[in-house]
This record gives sequence, structure tokens and C-alpha cells, in this order.
Amino acid sequence: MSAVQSVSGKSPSATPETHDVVVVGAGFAGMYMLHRLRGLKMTARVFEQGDGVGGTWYWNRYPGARCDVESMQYSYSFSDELQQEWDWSERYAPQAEILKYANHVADRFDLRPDIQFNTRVDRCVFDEDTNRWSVTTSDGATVVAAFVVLATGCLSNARMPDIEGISGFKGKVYHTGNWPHEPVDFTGLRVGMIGTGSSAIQSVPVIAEQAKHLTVFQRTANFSIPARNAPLTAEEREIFRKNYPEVRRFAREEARNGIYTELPDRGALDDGDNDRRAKYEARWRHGGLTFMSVYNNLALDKTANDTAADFVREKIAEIVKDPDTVKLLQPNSHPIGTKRICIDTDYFVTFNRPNVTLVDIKSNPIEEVLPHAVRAGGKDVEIDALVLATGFDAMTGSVAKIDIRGRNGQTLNQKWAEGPKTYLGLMSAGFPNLFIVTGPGSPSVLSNMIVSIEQHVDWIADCAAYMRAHGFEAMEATKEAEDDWVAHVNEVAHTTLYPQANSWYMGANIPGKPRIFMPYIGGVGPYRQICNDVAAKGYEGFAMTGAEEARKVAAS
Ligand code: NA7
Repeated sequence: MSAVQSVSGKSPSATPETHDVVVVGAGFAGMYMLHRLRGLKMTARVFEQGDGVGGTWYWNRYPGARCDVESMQYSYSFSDELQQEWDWSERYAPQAEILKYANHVADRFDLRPDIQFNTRVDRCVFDEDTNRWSVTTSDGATVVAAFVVLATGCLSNARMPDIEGISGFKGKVYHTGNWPHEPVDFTGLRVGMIGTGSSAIQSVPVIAEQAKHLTVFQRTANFSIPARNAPLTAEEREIFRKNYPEVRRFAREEARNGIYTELPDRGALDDGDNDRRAKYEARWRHGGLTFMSVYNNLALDKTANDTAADFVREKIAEIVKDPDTVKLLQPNSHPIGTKRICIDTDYFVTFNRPNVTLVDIKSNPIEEVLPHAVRAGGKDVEIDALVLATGFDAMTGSVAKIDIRGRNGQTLNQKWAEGPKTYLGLMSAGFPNLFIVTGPGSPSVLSNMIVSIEQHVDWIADCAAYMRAHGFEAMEATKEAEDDWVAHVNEVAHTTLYPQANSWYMGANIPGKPRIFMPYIGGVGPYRQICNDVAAKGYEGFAMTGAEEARKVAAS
């Protein structure tokens, strides 16, 4: 790749626009990728399907949407000025504020000129003769680039459930992952909500306040911990700001999930009942995702895990008044934490409201949606509006929507038919110069996403700079390195309780999707070290070819 050869959109109309890099998506990954590439003086074009930046925070505008990682940590660390000057208003930022932050970043770093909005990438085809990707977009244009970076997000492909009759429903149908931009008013309406994952758990209390009646259709009960959200004080912000160097270092290098928090030094069974209960109580009072970090073996040992799960089940029984509803809300199908644990504001207590009903669709599955009702277990529940909080085709869904063709015309979908195969979650063998940010096989969704995004983007940018400096034109994961990595990801996952849950981590929410544990569970610190070591050894496990070699291949 050579930045010097790039024409950066100034090419004659007969030849396609050429860039060093095409970036797909202008969420947090795509924006930072663009910023890094600019720093390397490489030309880049970012294509974004939405009409604004922000990715998941652009699409997920449902009532109550907010981040489950604390704001002071769910933010970029690459610019000290940025992290010193931005004022987060609450412990957990609401969607609108995160979107405002994304827009602020786009303006502050003047990113917009290189982002083409309202444009979907439909097709990427690798030309083995030239080592270039041809990228075709929804406006019919084709651009050529040495590199393609898929910054398409892990949870950006909203999943419509296969329930008969939805298209014939006479009221409005909403999906939490693709919420309208204008305000939605449920006042006076009977609302049905399908799903009880994180999106539902955040939106149920807010919609219940507004709707005449809310019926929640639950297939699987979920564990949820109170967020204890509150305004952030100037002092609290200052503590983080002063300590950012250490907070960020710890999150990157030591915390398994990229979140600065106290690390547990003992297992749940090392404490007696009273001490254990006191610790769970303290974390419950404190609120948030760090509930699972009370002990170091909750994800590993079922007996240990049961102590935490029992505690949360007891809490649900304390909060919810109706005993039948308590039983339904108490999760029993999976160890706590093996589906992403939810954090909520008043979720369980909402079921004490007279205008909220819980319907168990595990034992009485939804048969169909009628024009004015949902039929489950032979009973019709009349509704005026339907909210689908049914999640995403996670981790691979957005990549799979693009027709990506690598060596020998093989498509990425063909290659991943039995489950995603990558080396380090960054590249897939047979698809040279195609990088994935927080792809399957990397910690991604098991971590503070911004920590993982920054690590991947930095690695990719450094790698591109290395290739330029050494005259390499093409780089790809070797099949051997990829097979070893896939085996390692699997092996590590199976030392934990995670594969016991039918979760979207396993692809289990999508009928027909292969059941593979997709994220890397080894922790962001060890993972970062592995990536750094690979780079330090001249990108071990990746094959790089230079200009001369490419010319020989083309001539033969
Ligand atoms: P999730 O966590 O995938 O939750 C989706 C919910 O929808 C879950 O309760 C599913 O039940 C339910 N679901 C999905 N399909 C159906 C059908 N066909 N019928 C009934 N119920 C269904 O998505 P979220 O948007 O809530 O959260 C995703 C992530 O975003 C979250 O982890 C955070 O990281 C942010 P199931 O459990 O499959 O039985």
C-alpha cells in the first residue's frame, strides 16, 4: 500500500475513486479509525448507513436506553484534552448524551468531510492481481482501496422475530434497535413488548409510566442488577480526570473486561454465608456490572455462581409482590452472568404496577400476532402498539449483510457458514487487507467496547504503517494461525460456564446460526499482550507480500 499513489477521490470519472482505506461504519470504531488514518497521512473514506455518526447509539433510541458501563469509562481515551473537557452528566450516560458526545468528537476532530452518510456498503471484492478491494455502495458507486476496515459494530443488525402475523398488525411496530428519531408517545395505549433482554429491561419501566397498559411477553427471565444511576458531581468527575492515566492503564492491561474496578482476590466459597451475603448486599447497593466481580470464580464454578444467582433471585422475591410473577421473573435457565447481565432502574418493581402484566411465553408460546392482539397459549392480549425488544444478529450479522469476496471469489459468508473464523478477531484467512474491529474471536462484547475498539484501531493503524514502511502490499492471516486461534478461543470459553447459556454470544438467538462461542473470553489485558507480541514478532501468523511479489503473481 502506498499513500503516495492514492488519488483520494480526485481521479477521472472513468476510473473509480481510490483511497488507501475504506472504513465501513461511523460509530465509535469507524470514527477513531478515520482519526488514526489521518494521522498516518493515509486517505480514507468512511461509509455510514445512517445519516449521522454514533453507530449503536444512533440506532438504539428506545425509551430508557443508556450505557451499562459508567460514562467516565465509556469514553475515548486517545485524547487527553477530550477526556478532560467533556462533562458527563450522569453515572450511566443516556443514549442522547452519548450520541451528542459522538457528534462532538466528529466535530472536534473534523471527521465529517471524509464520512459519506446515508450510504450502505453492499459489496467488497478483492482483486488478487492488484491487491486492491473494490467496494460497491448503495448509491451504485464503486471505490477502490488497498484496505477495508469493517467497523460495523457487534450489535447493529436488529433482529426481527419470525412470528406470524407481525406485518398484518394494525398498530405501530417498533424495534428497540431501530427506534424512530421522532418521539414516540404511548400515552393512552395498550403496549405489548416482546423480549426481556437488556433493551426491554431498560425500556419497560419508562414505557410503563406512559402506557395505559404494558404487557411484557417473556421467553427467558434475565438477571438484572440495579444501576443506581445518579447525576455525576463535579468532584466525582474530577477524581476520574485526575486519575485517568492509571484508570485507563488498568482498564487496558489488568481488568478482564476493560473496566476499572477492584479485582477480587478470592472465590465465593472462600467466604462463609454471612460474609458472602454482606458482599453481595454491598455490590447490590453500589449497583452496576461490577456485581459479577465480587468473586473471582463466579464465571467458572457453578456452585460459586449459584450463590450469586440465589442472591439475585431472593432480591427479586423481596421486590415483586405477586408470587406467581416472582417465580416467572426469577431466572433459572442459565448461570448468572453467562448471558450479558443487565442493569436496570426499577425493572422488577415495575411489575407491581397495576398497568403491567407479565406473560410467560416459554410455556405458552406466541402463536401469532393478530391485527389488534398477540395470541399466546390460546389467549389473545389486545394491544395498540408492539415493541420488539428481540435483540440482534450479534457479532457477525452486520458483516454477513455485505457480499465480501476474497481470494478465489470465496465469500466470507461461505467461509463462516460453520461459524466465524478469524485470527485474533482481526482478520480472516483468504481475505487479505480486510480488518475487522472487535470481530468475533476478540474480547469485544465481553468488555468495555471503547477500550477494545481503541486497542483494535491502534493495532490496525500501526500494522498499516508497518506495511507502508516495509513496502508490503498485502497481508492476511495464515490458515494455521487462524485454526490455532479459533481452537484457543473455544478452549478458553469451555473452561467457563458461558457456553451453558443459550445466549447471543453463542449465536443461539438466531435460528440456524452455528453455536460457537464468538467473543474471546481470555480478558482484554492478556489479549492485548498477545496482539502486541504478534506485532513485535513482525506480525507472526500473518503472511505479508510485497509489490514485487504481487507483480510476479499478476504476470503468471
Ligand atoms: P437480547 O439481549 O438479545 O434480548 C432479546 C430478548 O428478546 C430476549 O429476551 C429473547 O429471549 C427475546 N426474543 C428474541 N426473539 C424472540 C422471539 N422470537 N420470541 C420471543 N422472545 C424473543 O437483546 P437486547 O437488545 O435486549 O440487548 C442486546 C445487548 O445490547 C445487551 O446485551 C447489551 O449489551 C446491549 P431469549 O433470551 O432468546 O429466550
